Formats: sequence, structure tokens, C-alpha cells
Amino acid sequence: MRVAILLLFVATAASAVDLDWWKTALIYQIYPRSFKDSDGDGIGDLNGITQKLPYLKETGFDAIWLSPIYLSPMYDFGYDITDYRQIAPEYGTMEDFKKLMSVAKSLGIRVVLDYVPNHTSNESDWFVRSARREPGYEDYYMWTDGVTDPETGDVKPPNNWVSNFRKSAWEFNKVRGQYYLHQFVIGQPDLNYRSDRVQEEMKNVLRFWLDLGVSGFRVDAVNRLYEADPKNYGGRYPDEPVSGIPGTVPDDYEYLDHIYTQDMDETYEVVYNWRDLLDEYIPKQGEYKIMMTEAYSTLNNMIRYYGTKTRNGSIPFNFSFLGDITKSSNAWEIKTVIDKWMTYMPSGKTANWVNGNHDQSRMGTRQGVDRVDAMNMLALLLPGVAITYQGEEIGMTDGEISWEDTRDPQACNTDDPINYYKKSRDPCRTPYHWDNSTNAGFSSNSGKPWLPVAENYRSVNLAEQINDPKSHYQFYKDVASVRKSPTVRDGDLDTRALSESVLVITRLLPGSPGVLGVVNLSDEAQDLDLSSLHLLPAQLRVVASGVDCSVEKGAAVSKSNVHVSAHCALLLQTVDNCC
Ligand SMILES: *[C@@H]1O[C@H](CO)[C@@H](O)[C@H](O)[C@H]1NC(C)=O
Ligand SMILES: *[C@@H]1O[C@H](CO)[C@@H](O)[C@H](O)[C@H]1NC(C)=O
Ligand SMILES: *[C@@H]1O[C@H](CO)[C@@H](O)[C@H](O)[C@H]1NC(C)=O
Ligand SMILES: *[C@@H]1O[C@H](CO)[C@@H](O)[C@H](O)[C@H]1NC(C)=O
Ligand SMILES: CC(=O)N[C@H]1CO[C@H](CO)[C@@H](O)[C@@H]1O
Ligand SMILES: CC(=O)N[C@H]1CO[C@H](CO)[C@@H](O)[C@@H]1O
Ligand SMILES: [Ca+2]
Ligand SMILES: [Ca+2]
Repeated sequence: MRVAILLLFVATAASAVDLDWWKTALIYQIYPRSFKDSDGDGIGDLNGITQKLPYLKETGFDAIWLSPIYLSPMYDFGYDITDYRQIAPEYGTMEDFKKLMSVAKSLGIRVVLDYVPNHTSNESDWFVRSARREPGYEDYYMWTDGVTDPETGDVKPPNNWVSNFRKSAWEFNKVRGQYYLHQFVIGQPDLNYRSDRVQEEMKNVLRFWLDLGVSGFRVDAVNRLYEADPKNYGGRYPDEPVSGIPGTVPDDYEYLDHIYTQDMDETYEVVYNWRDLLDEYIPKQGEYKIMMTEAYSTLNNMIRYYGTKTRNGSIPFNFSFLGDITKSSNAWEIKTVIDKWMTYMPSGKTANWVNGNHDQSRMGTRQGVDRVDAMNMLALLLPGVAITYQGEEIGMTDGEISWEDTRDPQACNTDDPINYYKKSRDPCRTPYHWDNSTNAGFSSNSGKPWLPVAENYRSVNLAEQINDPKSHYQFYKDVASVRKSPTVRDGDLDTRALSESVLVITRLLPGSPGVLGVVNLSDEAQDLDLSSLHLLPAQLRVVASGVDCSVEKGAAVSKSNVHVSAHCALLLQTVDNCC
């Protein structure tokens, strides 16, 4: 009897702290401005998100990651933050946020926020005070003197650094009489992480939102936190060498090799410190707090974010599905991309798979509409965290945005009404397609939304796909449901390219049914013999069938003969348990 009571107590205590939810989380990235406009001003908002939470629950998402919702002049649509503790009025109020949190909690959806530590807005109170050299704020930003031309007497920027969005990364501030660094737009001054006060301020921002119950953060542009220390370069910021990339001009970001403005060693320590801070909240709030860091960087640098022998770190966002897989990638190449990450990732750490975000051409455009099911299935079937950018579950494609309608600073800064679209991130930010009504049901008003709706919304929209058993959405939902099985959560992974065009992903866990994803990337159907997968039980059942598959959900299939139509993505489960 005493043993039973003790066991019961241990079980309750263990379940009280959910340490593992994040390891297999399916996370939905919401770009709030374009998700759902509840009040008809043409801009998506928090109440719009709250309205749609039941749909997200129904689809199978464990968490939502919100792109920035904070007070901002929107020079970079929220990635330029005036006050990390206030909600942008166009998105709603703190009350709206609390309501969103409580509805999400009641549905069992966790909320992850965007954390933008590299820079604030130039309208931030910190920046205004720092420009005035108010005591305590003097060194909050990256201030430095310009260089005076000995002949003309003109003052020029301190060095050749270029902003991510083109042109000099230095801007002169008249109040201060000095230049400040902005790795992104002029309105995004970089914070100075060599200041202890900045470090503490930014930790307090994390504490503020954790106290409101958020489940963690996605950290923006983390590899830009530090720049080379002038102490080591004779007191000035060193010029970056020219990259030699053909076709680039000095105003282009790609013109330089960013050895002094990215991936500085000091960065990782800051991430580990944030991890420790998040860990303090685990016992307090009974759940693990996730931290995912965004850094377009080399594999070796990415891996360092995971932590060291003595420090825990974050999950580095692997955008390799974005950067390294294209329309023409074959099964061998896709397998190699997957295996590379799984190989280099330190053992015991958590992988992550991202098919889209608000900076990249949409998956349906980048990979082709006929690969939407395949890419969604791969991300959801592989071990670790999967992140779906809003709209990828229904196969939205890039909208066409004219120069007049262009809003993205990265495109506007090209000053080029002909070629701007090559830099524009607007096409992947067009409003979500809820249905076939005016403005795709995004806005309750028939007026113009902040970005025009993509033209194909009448044929590609959620309402249509919810009613169609053979749709990207239904397929996604079926895969998301299988993802919750013990096998996909914990099973061993086996990736095989059976030919140039056929990729097979197998997950096997002893005592549970095996799960098998098969993708045919090419234009013709073929019959597959999977007998070489010895541990896989022979009898299979189709549990999700993509839009191009002729075999239907529920069909019985033998592993010696799996029929896969051209462009078909098929998910199968074994009838018997493995192995
Ligand atoms: C912030 O920067 C923008 C340019 O991006 C400029 O138009 C604006 O005047 C600046 N505001 C302040 C307060 O410095
Ligand atoms: C790292 O995190 C794991 C899991 O939360 C924990 O068991 C371990 O003690 C942590 N290690 C350090 C060095 O904090
Ligand atoms: C719009 O969608 C509704 C419901 O999904 C459907 O009944 C109707 O036929 C559609 N109209 C058009 C013009 O496609
Ligand atoms: C997939 O389609 C390609 C089309 O070229 C064909 O060669 C291949 O055999 C097919 N594979 C399967 C498994 O259907
Ligand atoms: C994917 C992502 O979050 N990209 C952001 C990186 O940071 C810059 C500046 O904050 C933003 O403009 C991007 O949208
Ligand atoms: C390590 C790794 O996979 N890095 C990739 C991350 O994403 C960038 C851009 O999307 C790729 O170019 C890298 O190869
Ligand atoms: Ca609105
Ligand atoms: Ca920086």
C-alpha cells in the first residue's frame, strides 16, 4: 500500500513538470500582420489569431510562434521594436494578448514569442536617451566617430560595413554627433552587448514575457549580436574584406565577407546565459521553455548553439530545407541534406525542420506545388521540432506584388522598380487564404489589406480544402495526427533514396507500428519493392495520401509492392508492431 502511494506521488510529480513537449513539437509560425484581421483595418491582429486558435488545435499544432507583436514604427514590420513590453496598437492591447494566452492555454496550444535582441527601433526610449548621452545609457548602442577626410574635411562612416538591407551599416545621428551601427534598416540601431546594462535589460525582457506564461522564444538574427571589438584593432572597427562574389557592388550586403559582423565567439555565451534564465522558469511554471535561434551560418557555427559539455544552449534553426533543397533536388540530394544535419547534431540534442518563413519564397513556389505534400510530410515525419509557416499547410504560393504595392524595406532599398522583386519578401507575406470571399476572408472589410491577397486565393484556400478529402490540408492533418504516435516521437530513423526520384523515410520503434513515408519526386508512377527494409512488418495501411496519389487512405498495401504515382507523397503504417 505504501509503495502504491509512493508511486502515485512520483507519477504526479513527474507529470506536473512537462520537460519533453518541445522535443517533438509541431509549431506554427504566425506572421500576425497577414493572418487574420478581426476589425477590418486591413491588418491582421491578435484577436484574429485568437479567433483561429481552434482551427490550429484541430489541425494538430502544439504551439504557435508569433512574429513580433510589439510596439514598432514598422520600418521592418515589427522587427524594429520601440518597447519590448508593449503590444503594437494595430495588433491589439495587452488585454488582447492575455486573452489569446488564456484561450491558447485552454486549448492546449503553447505560445512562443519572437525575441529580437540585436537591435531596437530608433524610436526606442533607450535609443533616444543614448543619443543624448543620458547617464547609464551612453553605451547602449554601437556609437563611434566618423572618419574625417583630410582634404575635403567631410566626415564619412567609420568603415566599409554594409547593412543587410544594402548601403552603409552606419548612420550619423545629429543629436549625438556620432555614427551608430545598424546591421539591418536605418531604424534598427544595434544594441551593444559589451554593456552589462544592455545584457541585464534584455534578460528582463525575457522575464517579463515568461512571467506572462509564454512557453519560450524564437531568437532573431542571433549571430549578429556582436561585432569585432575595436580594442583588438587599434581602436577602430576593421573593414571587412571584399567577398569577390560576381555581380555584387559595394552597396550590396553580399559584396563583403562578414568576418567582423557575424558569428563572433562572444555570441554563444549570451545564448547559454539566456538558456539558464529560461531554465529557472521550468520548476516555477511546470514546463520546459523552448529557445530556438535563427542564424544563417555554417554548420559548425550552428552546432555551437546547441551548447557545450557544461552549458545548455538552444535549438539552432536549420534552414537547410530552405537553402539547400530546390525544385530540382533529387532524392539522393534530399537524403544527403537530412543525413548531414542528423550526423553533425550532437547526440541527445533535438533536430528541427523548417520549410518556410516570412523571409523566403513560399514552399509551393520555391519547391513547386507538386512537392508541397512531400516537403510537409518530410518535415513532420523526421525526428525533432517541425515548424510550418502559415499557409504552407494549404500550399499557398507567392503573391505578385507590384512596385507600387511593395512594402518590404529590403525591396524598397533597391530603388529599382524593375528588379526590386528579387529582393522582396512581400510575396511570401500576403494575407492568409481562409476562403474564396473578398480578400480571401482575411479581413472583415472589403477595403485594401496592407498587402494585396495573392490572385489564386479562389482555388487555393482553407475552406475549400477542409471540404475536400484530397487536399494539401487534409493530407497535412493526417500526417500531423500520425506524428503524435510513439513511433514518430521516439522511433529510429532510416532514410533511403531507392532511386534518383524515390525517397523513403522509415521510423521504427519496438512494440509499436512502424511508420513509413514514401515520396516520388518524378513525373511517372512506379511500383516499389520495400522488402530490403527487413525490420519493417510486411502488411501496411495507407494513413495519409497526398493530392497526387492514386492509392487512397485506408488502403491495404504489402511492402513488396507499393504503388506510388508521380509526385505522390504517401504515409503508411504497419499493421503489426515492430520489430
Ligand atoms: C528613424 O529612422 C528613420 C529611417 O529609417 C527616420 O526616417 C526617422 O526619422 C528616425 N527616427 C528617429 C526618432 O530617429
Ligand atoms: C541541460 O539540460 C538538461 C535537460 O533539461 C539537464 O538535465 C541538464 O542538467 C542541463 N545541463 C546543464 C549543464 O545545465
Ligand atoms: C466559394 O466557397 C464556397 C464554400 O467553400 C463554395 O460553396 C462556393 O461554390 C465557392 N464559390 C466559388 C465561386 O468558387
Ligand atoms: C516516380 O516517377 C518517376 C518518373 O520519371 C519514375 O521513373 C519512377 O519510377 C517513379 N517511382 C515510383 C516509386 O513511382
Ligand atoms: C527569418 C527571420 O526571422 N528573419 C528576420 C531576421 O532579422 C531581420 C531583422 O530583424 C528581419 O528583417 C527578418 O525578417
Ligand atoms: C548547416 C546548414 O544546414 N546550414 C544551412 C542553413 O541554411 C542556409 C541558408 O538557408 C544554408 O545555406 C546552409 O547550408
Ligand atoms: Ca486589424
Ligand atoms: Ca549586433
